Amino acid sequence: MLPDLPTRIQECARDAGFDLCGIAPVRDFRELQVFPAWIATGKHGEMKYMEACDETGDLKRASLARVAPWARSVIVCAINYNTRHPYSTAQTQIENADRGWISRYAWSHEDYHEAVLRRLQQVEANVGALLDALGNWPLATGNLHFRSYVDTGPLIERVYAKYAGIGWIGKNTCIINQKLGSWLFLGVILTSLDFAVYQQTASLPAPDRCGTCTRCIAACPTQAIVAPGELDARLCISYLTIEKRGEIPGDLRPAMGRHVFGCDICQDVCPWNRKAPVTSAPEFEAREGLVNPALEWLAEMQPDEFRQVFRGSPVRRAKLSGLRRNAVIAMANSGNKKFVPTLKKLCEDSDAVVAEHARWAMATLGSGSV
Ligand code: B12
Ligand code: SF4
Ligand code: SF4
Repeated sequence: MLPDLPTRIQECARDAGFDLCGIAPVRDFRELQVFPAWIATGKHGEMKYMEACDETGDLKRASLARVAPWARSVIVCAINYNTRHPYSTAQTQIENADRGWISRYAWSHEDYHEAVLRRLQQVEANVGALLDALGNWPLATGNLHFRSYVDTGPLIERVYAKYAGIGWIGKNTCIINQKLGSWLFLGVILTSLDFAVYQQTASLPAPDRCGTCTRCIAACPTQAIVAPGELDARLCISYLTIEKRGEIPGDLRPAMGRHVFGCDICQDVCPWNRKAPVTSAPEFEAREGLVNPALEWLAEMQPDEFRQVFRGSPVRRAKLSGLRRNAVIAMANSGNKKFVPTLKKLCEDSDAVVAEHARWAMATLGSGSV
């Protein structure tokens, strides 16, 4: 008799350092049907890569079956990145009202893309060795194939995570696990292994445990959660601080608070994160100076220092210009006039975007005109 392969694969994932692992079949799940309308209504903002289509003109991310016809299953792995530091919504943060907030996921020593991909490749190797040891590959379609992705694959990882039993998709759109909460990075391995014959495969979706709670929707400062489970990325502070280049629309700036990279609010307020355990992965420990960073430091940062401080960090994604722009907005939102001398200098900055935001910040602090 064949061994319980899904369970053995979960062991391979645990051996590689993942906290959770499940397997979903490749299907056009009903959640994917909302994706074309999400794109058509422009909710992805300037994230053009999400519009990628296959040769028939269909959105790649909406149908993995068409883009990777060889793939039969998706092995979804998740790793906890939570650390002991307080949440951005905690009382203690009031004392830090003149400092910035970098999102919890970006404090790490190593960019999560690399940390997770490295582990996925280890899972691939472990599973390969396991199948070799078994002496046959009874479930493979043609040649045995694996392909690992963190973020960049032609699929919406959270939908596959749901059907792999990792967690449910919360009203804040995040995957939440009943025991671990939502401070989870996801990684996926597309494979030609077909587990349909295994009854034990976690092909059933994880049950939704949001119930009547709506805390995340109420707490979102920009009303970016436009319906339960539906995000308008153009309004999301995470998008504005990380992905959006150039000017931030003036009406959104006040609600961005002191966020300089990403946003955790809709997860900080989630009851399922109240007792979220802390990660055991050393690379997700916070780097010195990134929890509640000093705003002047970021706003005046020079290219050399940016490269040095954020080497191997997800923060590089915002680029120096974006990070400085965000720090300037946060200075205005702090309401603290101690930033006026710095802002005055920045009004003349050679980066036109930083200079424009600095003029706005001066006006907001009542020390200049827009
Ligand atoms: C683009 C992107 C973003 C964008 C857009 C986010 C978004 N919600 O779409 C921005 C920059 C805003 C962003 C922010 C964040 N992201 Co992001 N992001 C991605 C990325 C690369 C693609 C996501 C995507 O395809 N979105 C498309 C939309 C349509 O999908 P969706 O929002 O997930 O919606 C699905 C369901 O909610 C459901 N659904 C939606 N509406 C409805 C309505 C009905 C009626 C039904 C039935 C279903 C349904 O179906 C949708 C799919 O069609 C993924 C990695 C990947 N390849 O999947 C990481 C990913 C989702 N991000 C992640 C993280 C950690 C974050 C942040 C926490 C980072 C931060 N602290 O700032 C925030 C969280 C903000 C939030 N509340 O989502 C993690 C999520 C882990 C988790 N536990 O869920 C991922 C999986 C990366 C990873 N590899 O770990 N992200
Ligand atoms: S990450 Fe922040 S801005 Fe985006 S939906 Fe959550 S609370 Fe709103
Ligand atoms: S805050 Fe409430 S509604 Fe939002 S994701 Fe958490 S449990 Fe669900």
